[in-house]
Amino acid sequence: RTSRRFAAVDLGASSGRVMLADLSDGLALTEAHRFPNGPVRVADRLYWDVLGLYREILAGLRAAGPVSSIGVDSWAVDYALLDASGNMLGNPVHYRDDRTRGVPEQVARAVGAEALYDANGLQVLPFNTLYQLLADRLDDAATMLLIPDLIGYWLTGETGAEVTNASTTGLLDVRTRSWALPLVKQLGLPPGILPPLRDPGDAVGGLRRDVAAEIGWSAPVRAVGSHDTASAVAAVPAAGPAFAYVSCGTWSLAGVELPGPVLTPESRAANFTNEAGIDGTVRYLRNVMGLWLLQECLRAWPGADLGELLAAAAQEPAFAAVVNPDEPVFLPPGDMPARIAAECRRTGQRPPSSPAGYVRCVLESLAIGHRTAVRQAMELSGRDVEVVHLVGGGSRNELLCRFTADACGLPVVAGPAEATTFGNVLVQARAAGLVSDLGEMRALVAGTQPLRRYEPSGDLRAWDEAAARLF
Ligand code: ADP
Ligand code: LRH
Repeated sequence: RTSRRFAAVDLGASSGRVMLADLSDGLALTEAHRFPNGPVRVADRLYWDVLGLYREILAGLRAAGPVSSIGVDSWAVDYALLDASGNMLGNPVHYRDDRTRGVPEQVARAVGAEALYDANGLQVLPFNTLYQLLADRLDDAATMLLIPDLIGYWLTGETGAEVTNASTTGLLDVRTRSWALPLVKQLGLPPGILPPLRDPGDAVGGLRRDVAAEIGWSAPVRAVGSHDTASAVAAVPAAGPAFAYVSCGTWSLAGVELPGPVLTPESRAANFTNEAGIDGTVRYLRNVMGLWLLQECLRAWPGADLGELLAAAAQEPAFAAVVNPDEPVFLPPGDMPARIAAECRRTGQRPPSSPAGYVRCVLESLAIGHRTAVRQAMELSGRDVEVVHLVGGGSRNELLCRFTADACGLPVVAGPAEATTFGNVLVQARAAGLVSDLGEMRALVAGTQPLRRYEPSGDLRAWDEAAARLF
């Protein structure tokens, strides 16, 4: 029945998908369409192929068939500018582009790092929207739309800014969840380009007639937690509050869910972020470089098979070399094994000598990154944690799940891999009256999806020693 079917458009940094969820009997998910995503370099600039993504979204919606509503989420921070007629000005730039070099430092000098954190509660990442806007040309810009809001605009003709994703711009007031207009003005940015905010669950609009004709059916678009990480955290299958999460795909977003922000000097020094979650929650977390490290290694080894490499990595010696996954040198695309080797040499370690050795190094390093972020989140927030939920594509990586449990000294519950999609469709289902609150949404995921539990079994002291090499 259409009334219990929902479509989720989920654009990850490595792949996009259109998923179909059916709540007629539990919660069943099918993949209508999946397509690759990644940076496109043109001369000295990195872009997203946003029009290609839009074409694949339309193909996916056509394949999905009629649903009750559609929700769109994507990676955070990136945007398109529209002119006064609603035309896109230029192609959206990829967050791994280096155009913001030096801008965070300039802003810290102008505004003060403390004042900035007190206003937006955000970790400093060079690609936060505010830094990108300051590096951009805004002359003809009438509206800035974050990527899911841009897709929503193309589908419906309606503009707006969904609040969970708006919280990653650096321009949202962390306390009031409205645009931080004094900060916007202080930065010299035009406040008029910021569209009205909307909440997850709000109506976006009906499909444009030409879009409905192209996909063969029509349905309203509904705002969801349009920041993919907000949707993923909403679908973490936790039973109570004593959990940490690692939303693990291209990035690992590791932290806890809180009722309010943590804005202490210690929190700022640890570069923890207070992003907006569903229902007024705060996603208190830090970005860890994530499986990007592995994706870029694989790109350097044409023909390599991920399954075979993971099996070989499990046989490699432990802690031969570990690196800090968050070194800025790993952020841009390029030869990842060479950069890891250079980082090993810089820190007095012998670089791995085979692809399996690199994979082992990446997974141990990531597990240490997860552990450090989870422990700091606990300490800085005072939140008790009994279990770490690892969701996203990384939950399919058994070695990484096991290392994360061992490194944290806590059980890891792995799955679902498509947590983001579940969060997306469950917010739509709630707007349709099919589920009630966050607790019920999580219970539905926990009760219907296969999860795997990893007890910490390794030698915690060995992980302590390896972690001490990095931080
Ligand atoms: P994003 O949303 O950022 O594009 P995903 O959550 O889709 O990322 O996760 C993609 C990552 O998941 C891949 O880079 C890969 O490392 C990992 N992954 C996916 N499937 C598997 C698998 N079968 N085994 C091991 N790892 C996997
Ligand atoms: C993960 C993610 C993350 C952001 C990054 C830009 O896909 O949305 O939460 O920090 O992309």
